[in-house]
Amino acid sequence: MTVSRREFLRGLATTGVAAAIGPSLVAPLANAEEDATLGTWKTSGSHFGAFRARVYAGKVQEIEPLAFDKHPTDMINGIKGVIYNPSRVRYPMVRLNWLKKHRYSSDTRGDNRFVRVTWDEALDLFYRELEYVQTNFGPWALHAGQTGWRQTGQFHSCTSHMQRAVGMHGHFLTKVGDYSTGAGQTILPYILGSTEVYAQQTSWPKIFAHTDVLILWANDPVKNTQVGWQCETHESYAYYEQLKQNLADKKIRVISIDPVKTKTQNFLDCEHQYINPQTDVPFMLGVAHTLYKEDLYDKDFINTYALGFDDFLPYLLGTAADETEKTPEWAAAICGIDADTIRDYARLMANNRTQIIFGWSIQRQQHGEQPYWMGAVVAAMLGQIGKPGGGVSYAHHYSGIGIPPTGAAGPGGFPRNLDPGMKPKHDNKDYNGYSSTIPVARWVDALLEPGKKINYNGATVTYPDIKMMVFSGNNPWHHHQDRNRMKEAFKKLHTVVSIDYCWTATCRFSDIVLPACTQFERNDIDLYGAYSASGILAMHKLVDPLYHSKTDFEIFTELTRRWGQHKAYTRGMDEMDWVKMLYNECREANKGKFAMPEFDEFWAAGLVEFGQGSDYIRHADFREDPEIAPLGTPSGFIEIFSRTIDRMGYQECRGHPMWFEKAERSHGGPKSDVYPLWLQSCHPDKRLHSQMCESEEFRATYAVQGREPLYMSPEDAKARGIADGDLVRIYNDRGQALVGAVVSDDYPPGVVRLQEGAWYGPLNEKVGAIDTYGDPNTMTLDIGASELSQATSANTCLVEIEKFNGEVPPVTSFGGPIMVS
Ligand SMILES: Nc1nc2c(c(=O)[nH]1)N[C@H]1C(S)=C(S)[C@@H](COP(=O)(O)OP(=O)(O)OC[C@H]3O[C@@H](n4cnc5c(=O)[nH]c(N)nc54)[C@H](O)[C@@H]3O)O[C@H]1N2
Ligand SMILES: Nc1nc2c(c(=O)[nH]1)N[C@H]1C(S)=C(S)[C@@H](COP(=O)(O)OP(=O)(O)OC[C@H]3O[C@@H](n4cnc5c(=O)[nH]c(N)nc54)[C@H](O)[C@@H]3O)O[C@H]1N2
Ligand SMILES: [Mo]
Repeated sequence: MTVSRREFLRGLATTGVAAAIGPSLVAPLANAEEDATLGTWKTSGSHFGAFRARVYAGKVQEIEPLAFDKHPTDMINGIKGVIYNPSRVRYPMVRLNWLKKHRYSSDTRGDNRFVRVTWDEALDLFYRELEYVQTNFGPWALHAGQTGWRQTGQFHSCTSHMQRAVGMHGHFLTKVGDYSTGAGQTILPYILGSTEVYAQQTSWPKIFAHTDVLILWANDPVKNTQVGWQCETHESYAYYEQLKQNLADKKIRVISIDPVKTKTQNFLDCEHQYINPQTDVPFMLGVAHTLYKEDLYDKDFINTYALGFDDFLPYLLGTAADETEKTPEWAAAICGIDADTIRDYARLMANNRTQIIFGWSIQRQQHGEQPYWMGAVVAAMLGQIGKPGGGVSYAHHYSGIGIPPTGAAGPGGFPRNLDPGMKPKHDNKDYNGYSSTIPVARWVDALLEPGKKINYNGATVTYPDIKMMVFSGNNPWHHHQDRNRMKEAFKKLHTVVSIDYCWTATCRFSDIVLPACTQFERNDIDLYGAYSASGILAMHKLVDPLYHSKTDFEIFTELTRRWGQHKAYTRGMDEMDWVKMLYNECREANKGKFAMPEFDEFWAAGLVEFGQGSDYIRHADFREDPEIAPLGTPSGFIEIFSRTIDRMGYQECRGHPMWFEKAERSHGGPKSDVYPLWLQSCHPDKRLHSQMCESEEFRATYAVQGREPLYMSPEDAKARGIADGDLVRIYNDRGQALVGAVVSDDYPPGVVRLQEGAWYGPLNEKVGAIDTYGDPNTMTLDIGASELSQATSANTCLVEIEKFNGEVPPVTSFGGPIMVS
């Protein structure tokens, strides 16, 4: 049963490719073959995997996955369209009315009328605006702290370039947390002692060897591990195939607890447990109640490894202030799973080695802290935490977590911060009484209510009075919630600068837009496998930067030159100097453990492989001896009750996990009488957020009448006279969009899905204008998950839909700005 990664790969290799996975240190990747008619094959990588590209006549002709990648995603087919498409940012552009009326003309922001300028003009304006903000206001007025899914490559990682350069000019506002796991990463350190969400988890071979029941809870790894934070290896897919086989052989039970039949469920052909959206906590409380009442819980484990069970019991048993016993019957009325089934789950989990693996969407909702906390409590009651193939994981769907890691060191990156001893041009650190760091998803609140004080994770945050924002490597007009609220908020900004290679909605709502090139137009180096550390990948430049675009490195060299700090910025090194240095430092760090050849040999070959990783078991050391390996919680134990959180005195995150009703909830919850459908904005199957939406031919493989697909149940479609392929208007009080219906049995009544990252295409710049393509964040709710995390609540959102019969407006999302002279 303990099949190693290498055996998997070997088993799967059907062609001569197998030889390349042999013991040789560097794998020959047919990199240098040159042919007068065919051109050159070049190796590179991406979030979507490693590939080689045939370049002929200065143009990428075709792209195919590297032979190494046994399970390539078809998103590889979208890459060519990321390089060549009508939405590329071609020239430095400045918003017409901002230029004409000198800086500040908010009324027309978003009308997409822009003037082409030279690089010198654009960078002079950028510098002028930095000076304006630092001298007239201060560091509190400049927010350059948002981050996101910059393209891969350790050297060119673009947000680091922007933040180092802007930081060399002056201090600025930053963020804490992220949109991915904001609630989870805030609550879990109090409960399990680490964020858990970004931690290495129990390796798949251990799960295969020990797990009886695997619960995929709000989790779709077959969809979500197509991409990785660094170049994705897709080795996880060999394990999914093994899991499917084990399931067919009845060696394991796999249950997906999800309102929707997921891609993973369909792939594995596993059991499905439907649950009403946003109601996992009542279900878990019902399970905990049964574990307690039927004496199925592990008292020894609770006594040895956990604290606060007795403080939680009154709530569970109905003797606390709310006087409600959390019986399976109570839970059934909320979560839609009948009481006997809930009891069966408790027995099933207690009587078998049970591994729970949570996805993250479930905590991207109001009170998103609670399902993770209650999940830890259930796992503690089951007493299997730290056993191989038991316990709870919060990360098996992310960036190859679960592949046995090699433990090799990856290459470092370009420094985000100033070098020691460096001083910015304006060294003013006076934030005027405002907070210098704000929770990641609360910056629009800050724009709307500067000076307001909010609670956050035991502290007070005072919203700064932001005047200028700089975006690089993230797309807030995709990632943030409630577009029309954002439109209102952006009116107060004096200056917005975007550096991007494609004309996103963020560019449309900016004042200065600088054309970066794509990662395929520069040389770089990457770790192959973010968590598996399977190797080091060379990223060869495929073609020169298109149009007038430049690498972020060049852009910020030229910006810092304006105040004479460009040599400090680059450290006097060029692109290849940096790439070589990062490689050599990595080689040094791996010395004696992992052999790496000289740089030139690596660069010619394309990939250095580190071989077989070792199995890992989450929390095994803690289970072995909680005194020697305590958790990072205040007590060192699992905290079922957290004194620290209790003392914060928050209404909607108290001393132990609880069920809180949502602001909006389908299936009989608040507002469902007006807006009966739950809008889930899950991560896209054929994009990375907004990335690749611009890739035209690839988009055509999933778009419906040129719009983003809206997935819905046959029942909901029929009730509204909607047929598969129809144009549909989706709306609520916050916004409206035009989308294309996909009717699917995978969706239950009351649930619709619009995948996040669909490019926002407002008909015009006015508040309330219809979105012509289908960005879910046109409709989503923009509130903090609770006072603890203040994280995004994107999945707390109700809508209604209707067949669209009006005059069909064109899609405005793609094709760049309206150029005016
Ligand atoms: N409703 C809803 N909203 C969500 C989510 C959800 O589930 N539902 N998910 C949230 C989550 S988990 C996340 S992580 C965020 C993701 O939010 P983002 O990280 O903001 O999303 P991306 O689309 O990846 O944006 C990256 C941007 O950087 C640009 N870029 C990439 N590489 C480079 C480069 O090398 N140089 C320059 N200059 N620019 C570059 C890309 O073109 C793109 O515009 O979205 C969040 N928003
Ligand atoms: N292809 C692709 N993969 C990606 C990304 C991408 O953009 N594209 N983005 C990456 C990033 S940045 C992140 S953060 C991760 C996101 O990873 P996740 O947040 O885990 O992914 P989602 O697809 O949004 O949601 C996973 C599942 O949760 C279910 N779900 C939602 N709400 C509930 C609920 O209330 N209860 C229950 N039981 N289930 C619920 C959904 O139906 C869905 O099947 O994915 C990463 N992987
Ligand atoms: Mo994310």
